[in-house]
Amino acid sequence: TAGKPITCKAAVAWEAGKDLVIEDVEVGVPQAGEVRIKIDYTGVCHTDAYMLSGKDPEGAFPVIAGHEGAGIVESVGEGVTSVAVGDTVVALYTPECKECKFCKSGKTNLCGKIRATQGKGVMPDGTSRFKCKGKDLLHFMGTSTFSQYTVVADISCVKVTDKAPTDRTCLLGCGITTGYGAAVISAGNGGIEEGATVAVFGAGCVGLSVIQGAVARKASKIIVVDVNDSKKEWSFKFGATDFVNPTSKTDVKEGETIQSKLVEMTDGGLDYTFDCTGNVNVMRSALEACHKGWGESIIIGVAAAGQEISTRPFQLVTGRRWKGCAFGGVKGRTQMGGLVDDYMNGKLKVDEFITHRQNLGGINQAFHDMHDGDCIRCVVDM
Ligand code: NAD
Ligand code: AHE
Ligand code: ZN
Repeated sequence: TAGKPITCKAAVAWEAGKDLVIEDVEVGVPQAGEVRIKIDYTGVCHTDAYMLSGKDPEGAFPVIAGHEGAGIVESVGEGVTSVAVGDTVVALYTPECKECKFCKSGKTNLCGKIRATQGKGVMPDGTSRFKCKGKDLLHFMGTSTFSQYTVVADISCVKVTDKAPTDRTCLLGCGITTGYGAAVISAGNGGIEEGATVAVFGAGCVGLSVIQGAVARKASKIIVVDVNDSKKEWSFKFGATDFVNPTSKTDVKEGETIQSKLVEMTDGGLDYTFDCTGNVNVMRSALEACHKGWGESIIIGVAAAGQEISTRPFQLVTGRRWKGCAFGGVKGRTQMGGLVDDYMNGKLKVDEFITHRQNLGGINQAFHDMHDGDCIRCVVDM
């Protein structure tokens, strides 16, 4: 098929707030520096739902969403040397070119090379590789994994061992890596230190992955804050030491706030807190639950267009720190192999996150399940 467009099935979002429609789409030939991937499996992340709802300022339609995918390289464009036909790859919504100011800074995993076109939903040359019913479809996050075949920039995928099952490693494309990396890379100066106290707000795939990272770093206390009581069992299963439901009158008494409760539980506040909800009020609580002088709060959740965070500047004057990270601070092409090895060696939980499975035709159900509260991750068999 190299050199020819491929017609395959994809879940197309024609407009915001509507169910996805399974359509026949034409996937163009990979151009210079591009890779065409046969997506085997994709996860469904909250960020897909967020963009599809119309709340993402960068969201545009019609589009093929999806950014948590793994599969096999079907063909490559001119000049591609980092992957070859037949390689098993994980898609990277945070690419890594290794040459731009960002990549060379040693300070961030964000890569600047294709960010502008990625944000506009097109390939680096400004055009789309997807066509349906005579119209161009937009790409999403440089990956568009809700298509049986997709085209990505070569810097937007990483080769991994073919021994690792893609119905698991697809989840390393976002949720698990994001939370785990936030805990072991982005927090503090190279991750949470042994003995530190940690609070995780929101125990979805991302929050549970933060717990996993905090456990790996031997945190002394890992308090989970979630409005859904069924997340208590999940949190303890991943190694949390405490669970607080901020809406429970027994957990947070009259006159207390979630932040005052946490400060009281930890002799003055936490060393690290993580927002894994995307709710700006939660982000404030997470910051204010930090210990005076050094406590650090890391924003991971994605908030809707127009939402802003606030707190008294005094919170920062008195030494609390507010920061955030994308993809857990993980450099995809450099560090993904290590995460896959950790998974294969039993050091990184991945299977435990998969609560639901669907075929491509059931992808809308995956989005409904996501909002139900007992779905951690749904893996879609493409
Ligand atoms: P999820 O929906 O599975 O989990 C969110 C959890 O937060 C749920 O358990 C929910 O009960 C809980 N929650 C909701 N409101 C709450 C509140 N007020 N207080 C306490 N808990 C509350 O979502 P997820 O897939 O784990 O993603 C979490 C967030 O992270 C989303 O906003 C997502 O868009 C974002 N995200 C960011 C990155 C990144 O790179 N920065 C990557 C992946 C996901
Ligand atoms: N486009 C949105 C923000 C969306 C966002 O923050 N995305 C995260 C990844 S979430 C993965 O599930 C991200 O990588 N951000 C860094 C980047 O460069 O996009 C908006 O508000 O404009
Ligand atoms: Zn995601």
